[in-house]
Amino acid sequence: MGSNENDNLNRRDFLKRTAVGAAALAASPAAAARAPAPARAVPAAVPLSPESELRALAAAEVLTADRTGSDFMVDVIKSLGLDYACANPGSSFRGLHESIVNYGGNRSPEFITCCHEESSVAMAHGYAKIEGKPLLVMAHGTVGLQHAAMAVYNAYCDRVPILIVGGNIMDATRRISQVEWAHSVQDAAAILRDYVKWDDLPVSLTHFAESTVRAYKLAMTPPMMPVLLIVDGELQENPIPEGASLRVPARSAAVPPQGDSGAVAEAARLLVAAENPVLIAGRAARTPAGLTSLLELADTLQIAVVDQKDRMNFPTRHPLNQSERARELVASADVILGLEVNDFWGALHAFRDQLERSSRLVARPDAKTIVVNSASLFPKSNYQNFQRYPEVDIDIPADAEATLPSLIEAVKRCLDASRKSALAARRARLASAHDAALARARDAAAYAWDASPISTARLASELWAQIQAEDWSLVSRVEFQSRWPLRLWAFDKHHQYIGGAGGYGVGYGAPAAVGAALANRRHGRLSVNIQGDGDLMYAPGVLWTAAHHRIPLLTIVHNNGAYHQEVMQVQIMADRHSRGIDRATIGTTLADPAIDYAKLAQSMGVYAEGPISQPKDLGPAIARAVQVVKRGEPALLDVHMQPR
Ligand SMILES: Cc1ncc(C[n+]2csc(CCOP(=O)(O)OP(=O)(O)O)c2C)c(N)n1
Ligand SMILES: [Mg+2]
Repeated sequence: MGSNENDNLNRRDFLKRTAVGAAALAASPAAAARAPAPARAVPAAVPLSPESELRALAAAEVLTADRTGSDFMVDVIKSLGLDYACANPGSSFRGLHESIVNYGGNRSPEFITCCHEESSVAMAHGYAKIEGKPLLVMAHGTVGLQHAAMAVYNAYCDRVPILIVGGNIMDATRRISQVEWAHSVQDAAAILRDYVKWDDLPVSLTHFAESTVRAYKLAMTPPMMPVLLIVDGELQENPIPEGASLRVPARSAAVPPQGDSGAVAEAARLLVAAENPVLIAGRAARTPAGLTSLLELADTLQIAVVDQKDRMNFPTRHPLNQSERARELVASADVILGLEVNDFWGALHAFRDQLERSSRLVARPDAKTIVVNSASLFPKSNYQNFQRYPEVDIDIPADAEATLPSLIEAVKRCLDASRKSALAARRARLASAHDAALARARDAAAYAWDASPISTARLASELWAQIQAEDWSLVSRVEFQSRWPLRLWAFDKHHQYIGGAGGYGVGYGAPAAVGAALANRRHGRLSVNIQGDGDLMYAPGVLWTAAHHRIPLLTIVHNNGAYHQEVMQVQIMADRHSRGIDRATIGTTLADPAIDYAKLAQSMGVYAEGPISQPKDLGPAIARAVQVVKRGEPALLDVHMQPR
């Protein structure tokens, strides 16, 4: 390393051997007041180097950096109320890592050990879906961010806030090894820039403070998205310059964008006058308040609601919930309202997956359309998750949840007594259609009741019998189980469902469930994850994270021995060419050898049973696993189930 006037101050050159109490390290009185005392005595550092190396270092001059940049960074991070820091360790953020666990007392944030950066990000994704706020994710320069990328894309598509910090060594002359060169990059954020809301590369601690608070605010302003800060290793590790006056900027929330009052009034007029209006909800309810507002709007308008369930928008047993009849309702609607619907065009059209791909309009050509969607406020170019261009009569680029109160008021202003009685009749019609759909679902669920492998409906029914009296939360997507839980269970609270990945990137399911369960833990909820076997195999190490951090979560592995969706895709191709579908399992199945998921889980300290193939064994196994989860630990059941 070349000489540098800061060399004698550079903590990267030192062995810092003493852990010093946080308060004693504070740079300013204000920081001292804020700095938390470690919750418990800090254990002696584990020697990481071979004995001989340690002896050599002990003989070297020991200089202690009293307070480093990363300690101040922890002050800033603490001001944001981030509960956990999910990370796989990496030396490019070792300064921040050490400050979190020692200076910060490993509390708010508490370090969560992740076995893959994709898991770190997806855990934060699931957490935010329950708790409505970001976690901190730290990722190693270059390689860690590369691993994180797909999960960041999912969170971006799903409009979920996450604060990501990536390490880097900016000054090329300060990189101490080939490894640091390999993990350093000129523009570290480039790999994620297309699918984060904002990124920055702070060059001073004040710059870090402002950018971190700014990043948090941007992430939390609808449309919410992940944000990224690249934090230079030396900025973390070097001592805070003598006399530096550092302060943590105040965190403030931006008001979510509301729809224009004129457009909202016009939308209300159309909705009140409509004979067969339909409300389609995508990511409409960001919080429990959004669900309450949607209920009020629906009950005021007596409008049919189609919940696409990207969020828990609307109770499944509500008489106006018509989600099982979406297509037929859209086809007859005279007014269609889309609230945070990602693919509004798709909701109004049908596609045919044939050699000549084709689509047709399902909705009436004269139907009036109204869209409230905050995504219009933040378009990006490269990735195409924005879908086809919908032709819309009233387009309100705003946050639906924030706009709902004014829409409800505007609707109430338009309603007179005679209109109200007409709407009551509509409610009665919709209620009987809802009841009929529920009865049909219950009938259909009885089909193949005693089959082995176990039917997806039987699993949903057995689970429901045992969780319905609990404060439960389904932390997985149900598309791969023919949506049985949504058809059979009574969902009515916001935390009871978290929607899907957003970008349909598989490997999201297991870590997002663990993250959501981590959020549910403090509320004492019973988290349930119906887990694809293929999804679990991307990064099963998250089971260890759940065991290590005592995260209570009931995981039911939907063991169909396949990436079954892809079995079907190859079958479609084979069928198209009349070649027979028997070879469609090549490359799409997880058989020979079959994977023993119970053993996999047990090897990582998770209570597990299975494989369970007989329907009669399922109920008792669920009962035992629920007891484990109620003790505060994860449990897993490997269940041989029908493909879908
Ligand atoms: C990262 C990624 N790779 C591949 C795919 C394609 N894909 C979509 S569904 C699926 C299968 C998932 O398997 P599993 O979780 O077992 O669910 P199953 O289809 O069996 O119900 C795959 C591989 C994807 N969406 N994302
Ligand atoms: Mg599968």
